[in-house]
Amino acid sequence: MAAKLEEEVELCLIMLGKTGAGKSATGNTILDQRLFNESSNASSETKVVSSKFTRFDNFIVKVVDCPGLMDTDLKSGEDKEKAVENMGKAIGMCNGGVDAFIVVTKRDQFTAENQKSLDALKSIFGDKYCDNLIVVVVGGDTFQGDMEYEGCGGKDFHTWCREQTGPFRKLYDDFNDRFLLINNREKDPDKKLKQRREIIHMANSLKKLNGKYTSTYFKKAKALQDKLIVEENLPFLNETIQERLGLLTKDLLNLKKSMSGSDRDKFLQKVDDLKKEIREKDRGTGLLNKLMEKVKSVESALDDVEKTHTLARKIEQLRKGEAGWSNVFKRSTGLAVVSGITAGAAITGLAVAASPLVLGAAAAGYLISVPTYAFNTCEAMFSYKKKQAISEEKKQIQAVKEAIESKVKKQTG
Ligand SMILES: Nc1nc2c(ncn2[C@@H]2O[C@H](COP(=O)(O)OP(=O)(O)OP(=O)(O)O)[C@@H](O)[C@H]2O)c(=O)[nH]1
Ligand SMILES: [Mg+2]
Repeated sequence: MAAKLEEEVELCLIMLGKTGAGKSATGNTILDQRLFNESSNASSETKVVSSKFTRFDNFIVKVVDCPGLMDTDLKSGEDKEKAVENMGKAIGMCNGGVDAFIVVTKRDQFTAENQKSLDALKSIFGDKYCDNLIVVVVGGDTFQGDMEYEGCGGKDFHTWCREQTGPFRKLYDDFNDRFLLINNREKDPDKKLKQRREIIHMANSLKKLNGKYTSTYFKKAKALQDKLIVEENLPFLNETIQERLGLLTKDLLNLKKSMSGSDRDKFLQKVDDLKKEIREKDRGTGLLNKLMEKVKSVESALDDVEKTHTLARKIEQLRKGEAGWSNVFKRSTGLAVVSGITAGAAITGLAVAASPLVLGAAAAGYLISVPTYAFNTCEAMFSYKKKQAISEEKKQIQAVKEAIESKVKKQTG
């Protein structure tokens, strides 16, 4: 009877770690072929996410190699965004899900910075990724030589790990049952086979124990990914948005001097553009809320500027009105005075003719004083009221001006 063929098991492994850690070299060890380019210097070698596969025991193993975190070619502020994009691609290459994330590090190079990268990975993938994590420490070829040099030849790798302190020790405490020392320059075929088997079987055990990491977990981590990206970009965003706010404030001050409809529209368009950009860059994290508030307060200052213009117009009208009314008033009161005097003279003449001289003079004096008194009183009242109105408007303008100036100070200060 023919022997029953063992069913093939598909495994998907993603290589992670800092630039130059040995991800591609470890991937090649798993594949048992040099299919990924390895770097020969300190700069980043792997630029794009790519995958290769191999058959080993009863497994079909897909290895996904990724660019390193803290890529030497990336500008600050781009690193996390690029990392999220790359990790999304890597997850996309593991159709059925990820069986193991292989975090690669050099033995004596796991620093606080590396720890930060691992924390960033936790934000990118969410907590679930720890369930499927294997730590590969490369440089197995120099381990025994180093131990002998330090006078403790024959020391076992795990004993050495327990003697470490700092971030490396913390990592070991968290994942000690998934810590492997690998020599990517191994020549001995048996040893090569043994370390390949170790990594692949450990990945299979994790899958059996904790299940696969699927793209659903990656989607669930979206809020954490956004926060990571915005936090990294915050200093840069603060600087550029503050600069744009400064320009808007300048526009506002120009509008204060003179405002046309098109200037006003241009200003509002710029405000809208900036608000839209802040909303996009904020990614719903709320981390840019303070900047958004500043833009809104510059926007609301436009109302105040418009108020000043309206008030200034009113004053102008008042002044014009005052002059106009004053002229009409003067003309009509002048007419009244002249007719009053004429009438008075006529009456006086009649009185003089008809009565004694003294009575005529008194009547003339009285008749002349009436329109003169009316003119003076009306003019005084008119000027007083207009002055009062103007000074009230001036006070309002002053208050609005001070409010704008204090707002502008706050925004630019
Ligand atoms: N001696 C020794 N060197 C190793 C070992 N593993 C990796 N290296 C070397 O470390 C360097 C970096 O390895 P890579 O695999 O290119 O590193 P990487 O993480 O893929 O780097 P990037 O693609 O730039 O992110 C190369 O020169 C490797 O040959 C190891 O086990 N022993
Ligand atoms: Mg590489």
